[in-house]
Amino acid sequence: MVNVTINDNQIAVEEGSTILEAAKALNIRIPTLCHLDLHNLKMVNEVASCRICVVEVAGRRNLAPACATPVFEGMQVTTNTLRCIKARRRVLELLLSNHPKDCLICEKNQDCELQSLAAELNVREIKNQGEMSKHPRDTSSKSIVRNMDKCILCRRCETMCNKVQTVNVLSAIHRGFNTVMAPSMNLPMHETTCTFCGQCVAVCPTAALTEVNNVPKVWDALYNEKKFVMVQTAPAVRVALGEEFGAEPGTLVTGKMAAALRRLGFNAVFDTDFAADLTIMEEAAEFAHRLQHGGKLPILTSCCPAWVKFFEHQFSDMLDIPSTCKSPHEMFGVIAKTYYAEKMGLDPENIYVVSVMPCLAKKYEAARPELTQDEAPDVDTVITTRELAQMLKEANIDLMTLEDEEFDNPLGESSGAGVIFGATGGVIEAALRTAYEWLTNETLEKVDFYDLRGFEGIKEATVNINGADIKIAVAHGLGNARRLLEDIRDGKADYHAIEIMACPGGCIGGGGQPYHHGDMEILRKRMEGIYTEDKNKVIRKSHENPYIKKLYEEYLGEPYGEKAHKLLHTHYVK
Ligand code: HC1
Ligand code: SF4
Repeated sequence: MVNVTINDNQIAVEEGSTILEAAKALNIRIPTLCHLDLHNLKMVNEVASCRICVVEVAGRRNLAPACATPVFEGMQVTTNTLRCIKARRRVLELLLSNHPKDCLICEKNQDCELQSLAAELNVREIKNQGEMSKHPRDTSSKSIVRNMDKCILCRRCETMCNKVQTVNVLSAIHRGFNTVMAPSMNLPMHETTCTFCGQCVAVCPTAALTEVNNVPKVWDALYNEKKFVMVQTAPAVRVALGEEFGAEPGTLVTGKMAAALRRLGFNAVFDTDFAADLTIMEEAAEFAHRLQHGGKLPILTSCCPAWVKFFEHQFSDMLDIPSTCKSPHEMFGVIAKTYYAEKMGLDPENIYVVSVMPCLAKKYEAARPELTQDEAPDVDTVITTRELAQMLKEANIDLMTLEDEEFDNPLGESSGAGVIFGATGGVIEAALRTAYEWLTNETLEKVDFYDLRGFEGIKEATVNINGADIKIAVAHGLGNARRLLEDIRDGKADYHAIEIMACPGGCIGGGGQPYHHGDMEILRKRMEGIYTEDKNKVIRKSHENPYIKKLYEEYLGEPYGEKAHKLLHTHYVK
């Protein structure tokens, strides 16, 4: 341990700690901008490029960046001298001199770390305004807009994309004043191997990277009298939406959200969790089929579109192992425009399906040509949790004051298994709850598979089914997924089933969720919320959902049967 004094407070910290870490342990705030410490992911953005966190170290002439300066025995640090404050303000003024001043109409207005810092440091004029770097906006993709005029070169996106996700799409190109974070050759995003996971957007401190905003499309649909507009909400939305209205992360707002969606004017308010149960019926049946008929193993879950795009690009020699199941919200779209349309006497052409998702890749996924029926998309528009909050604010709907309401039926009822899709490990846990009972003909008494929960990058469990040990693995974050897939390709792993979610933490940490600004405690609380909702459910196994049973009886026939296959399964492309 090393003894350090910061602003006259003493503390002993581990050798190798930085001044910033020691200050944090003492509850002393040092402002930062480029710094990002995602400890759940064991990932730190180490570039120390912004120099906002400079502090004075006794005996040293120069100011030191707190995030990149290791402590030493007897070190004496002061964080709040006028020299530090002036230096921070100067650095910020220089950054602002090359930054657009359109804060009032910026996508990140009131959610921008640069804006907050300018307020905190009391910057009231932009000194040294000179030439500004100009870059064309990249609006080529369905998911992400790149506006590099707003980039401050903090390189968080590069760390996220290259180190955590191992996709290597974004890095600095050109030099000096022309430096820009971009795909190689400055290609438009839609021409790259970007998975649209949106994790770069999630950590961008400004509006350099934002989502494609589909809110106007949804308003148009809601005010189009010909359209019957249906909405579905992903499992992870209900534990995060409240944050946009001042609630603690993890607060369950399921009932308030259903009420709010009705106030917005949706004709039917449904739940993607219902479709998650449907996915389990298909995925568990596919898994059982592969196990019993010597099919290809391990089976890989396929509900995360960023993960699907990742394996299509990076593991195109292994396209026969992922499950062929469409993702739950896509299954929902098909069922809405077939079964539900028939039941309600609606013309599918007039049905407009909106998905509220924690995810940016779902926007891209909804436009995939494989996910259409007669050229009509299964899902018409995807908005994120943040965009739903935006709509509610536009309509003056104060979420937290609403009385709880129920989802509509028949596509609104779900089991606890459907809910846990929202957290890493949840999909495979949900599948096990069903596959176990189908394969053994016994009741599964303990439905909680604790080994598959939590933030460990790769989790494993073995479940005994009919005397055979079934090996399960879970990975979240595409870097962890890559490690697992490489082991499988090299013949070093003998798993039977694997769940992969592209975003760290699973969908609760999706790129469309309220910004966590690097506070990993927020993800932990959202995860807790997910498992609480599961515990509170009377039905916790997908195959026991009465509306799912009815759907098969009335329309689909057998799980993994011919009709189900036609409507609910897909294929992958190189
Ligand atoms: Fe997800 Fe899924 S769990 S992918 O993480 O399988 O986005 O929440 O909606 O479709 O159900 C996201 C979440 C979501 C799908 C489901
Ligand atoms: Fe990389 Fe994901 Fe951002 Fe694409 S969306 S650039 S894969 S972090």
